[in-house]
Amino acid sequence: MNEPSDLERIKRDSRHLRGTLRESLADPVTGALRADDVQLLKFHGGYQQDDRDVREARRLAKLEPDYSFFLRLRLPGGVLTPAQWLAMDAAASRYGTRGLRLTTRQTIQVHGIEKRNLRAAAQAIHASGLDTIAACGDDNRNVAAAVNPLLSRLHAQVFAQASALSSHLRPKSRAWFETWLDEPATDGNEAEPLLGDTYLPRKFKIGFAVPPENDIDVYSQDVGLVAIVEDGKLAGYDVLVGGGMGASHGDARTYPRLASPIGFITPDQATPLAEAALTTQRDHGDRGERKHARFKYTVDDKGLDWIKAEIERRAGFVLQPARGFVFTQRGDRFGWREGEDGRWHLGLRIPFGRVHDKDGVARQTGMRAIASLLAEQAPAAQIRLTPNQNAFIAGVAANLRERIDAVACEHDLALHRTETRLGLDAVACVALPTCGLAMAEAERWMPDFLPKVQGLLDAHGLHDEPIDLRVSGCPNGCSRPYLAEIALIGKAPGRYNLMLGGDHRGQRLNALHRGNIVESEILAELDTLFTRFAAGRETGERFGDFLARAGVATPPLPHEATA
Ligand code: SRM
Ligand code: SF4
Repeated sequence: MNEPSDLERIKRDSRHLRGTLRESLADPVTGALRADDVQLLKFHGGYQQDDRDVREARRLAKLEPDYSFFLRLRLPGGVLTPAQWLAMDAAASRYGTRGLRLTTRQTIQVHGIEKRNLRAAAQAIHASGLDTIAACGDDNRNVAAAVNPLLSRLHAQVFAQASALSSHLRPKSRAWFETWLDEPATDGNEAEPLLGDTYLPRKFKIGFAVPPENDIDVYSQDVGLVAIVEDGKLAGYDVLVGGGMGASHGDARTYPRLASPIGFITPDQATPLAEAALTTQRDHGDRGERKHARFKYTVDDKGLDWIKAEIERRAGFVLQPARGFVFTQRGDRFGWREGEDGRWHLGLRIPFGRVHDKDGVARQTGMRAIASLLAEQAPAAQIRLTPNQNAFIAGVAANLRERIDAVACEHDLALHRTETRLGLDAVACVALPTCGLAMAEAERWMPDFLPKVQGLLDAHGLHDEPIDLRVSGCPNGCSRPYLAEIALIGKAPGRYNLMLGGDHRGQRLNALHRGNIVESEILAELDTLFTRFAAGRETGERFGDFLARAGVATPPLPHEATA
C-alpha cells in the first residue's frame, strides 16, 4: 500500500475535525479558509468554491477568486417537514445566491454563502432541527432511501431504518457544534468509536431500495440494501456491496462498478451489517491513493468472498442466501396519486433540482407558498426529495389538492402536465460555475440542449418515448451517468464523451460510444441511432436495451468504461 496521503495527516492532526476552522472563519482578511480547513470543512457538510465564470477576469485584475461556500444537509431519505422547508428557503434567500439545489442524493445544497455568513447559515439550519454533519467528507454520506409515498407503511419502516443508520454512523465528535453553534471549545479528545481518529479512507454511501423501484440506483451504492417484502411485510434486505460511479478520464485503474449481491439479512441486522461493511472499508481501504480509495476497489482488490467473510466476522452473523428481486423502473412518478393510507401525494418535476426564482420562473416562491400552505393546513405532511433531484409533497388530505395545484400551476411546478418523458426524467449534475471539478457544462446546458434531443425524438415519431438521459460535467459521475441509456460526460468546454446502452432499471453499465465530441456531433449521432431504434425496436423495447441487443453499445469491461 502507498504512503498515507496528505489528507490522512490533516484528519489525524485535526483534533477530531476541529482544525483551525474557528480561526479561519474569524479571519476578515480573506474570503477563503486556510488550506487544511478547506478539507476539514467537508466533514461539516460544507465546500469552499469560487465562481468560475469570473475566475480568469479576477486573476487578471489581481483579485482573489470570488470565494463562496455551499452547505449540504444531512437528510436521510430526503424527508423534510413543511416548516423545515421554509427554514431552508429562508436560509437560502438570506445567505445564498442560487436558491435551493435538490441533489441526486436526496438532500439540499445552498450555494453562494460568503464566509462571514457561514455560521449564521448553519445556525439557522440547526434551529430547524437539521444539520450538515458528514454531508461531505470521508465519512458515511447521506443515507438514501426509496421515496415511493404510496407504500406508506413500508416507506415509514425503511425511512426509520435509514434515519437510524444515519445517526449511528455519523461522527461523534462535537466539532460541528463547537464550530457552528456556540458550544464551548474543548480539546477534542472525545472518542470516535466507529469511524476512528482518521475517519474513512474516502466517502462511503449506503442506500435502501424498495422494489419494484430502483429510484436510488442501488447498484451505485457502496452498500445497497434492497427491501424484500413477503406477505406484505418487510422480511429483510438483500445486500449489495461495492457499487460506485467515479472515474477519471484516461486512467484505467478507475472505473464505475455495479454493486455485487452477497446475501440476505433480516431488518434487525441492517445496522450491524452496515457497520461491519463500513469498518471493513475503514481498516482495509487504500489511504494512500485517493483515486483508489473507494470501497469498490477494496472489494475488487480483496475479492468478494473475502469481503463477505470479513463483514460476517465483524457483524457476528452469517448472511442468508440472497432472495432476489425485480426492478421495473427508477424514474419518479409525477402528478397526484393516492397512497395506501388514503392520503394524497404529488410528484413535482424540479428541472435539475434547482429551486430558484430566475429568468421569469418563480419556483422558489411557488415551493415556499406550497410549504406555507402545508405548514398551516397539514403540518404533518412531508416534502420528500428524490434521487432524481425532484420533490414529492407527501401525505395531504384530498381537500387540499385543488389549492396546491393552483399554486403549482402558477409557478411552473406542474411540468408533469406539459413535459415529455425525456424532459421529466433527465438528470444533470451542478457543474459550472460552482463545481471546481467541472470540465464542461451540465445543469446550465440542459435548457438549450434537451429541446434539441426532443426535436429529434419528435422527428422519428418517438415524441413521448421514455429515455434516461444523464449528463455530468466530468467523469466523477454525480448524475450517476454510467447507469443511463444515454450519458454525456464532460471532457472539455463544449466536449463530451457519449456513452450508451445502460438500462432503464439501473442494472447495466453503459459503454463509451464516441469520445470528445461537440453538440452537433452528439445530435447527429443520436439522430442516426433514433432512426435505427424507430425502425428496428421490438414491441415495448427500451432504447438502452435496443442498443445493447443491436450491439451498438456492448457492456464494457470495467476498465473500459471511460476513456
Ligand atoms: Fe458528487 C464531488 C456534487 C452526488 C460522485 N460532487 C462532488 C463535488 C463536491 C465537487 C468537488 O469535490 O469539488 C460537487 C459539488 C458541485 C457543486 O457545485 O454543487 C458534487 N455530487 C454532487 C451533487 C450536488 C450533484 C447533483 O447535481 O445533485 C450530488 C450531491 C450528493 C449529496 O447530496 O450527497 C452528488 N456525487 C454524487 C453521486 C451520486 C450519488 O451519490 O448517488 C456520485 C456517484 C456515486 C459515487 O459516489 O460513486 C458522486 N462527486 C462524486 C465524485 C467521484 C467519487 C469517486 O469515487 O471518485 C466526486 C469527486 C471526489 O469525491 O473526489 C464528487
Ligand atoms: Fe462537478 Fe463532476 Fe460532480 Fe458534475 S460530475 S458536480 S462536474 S464533480
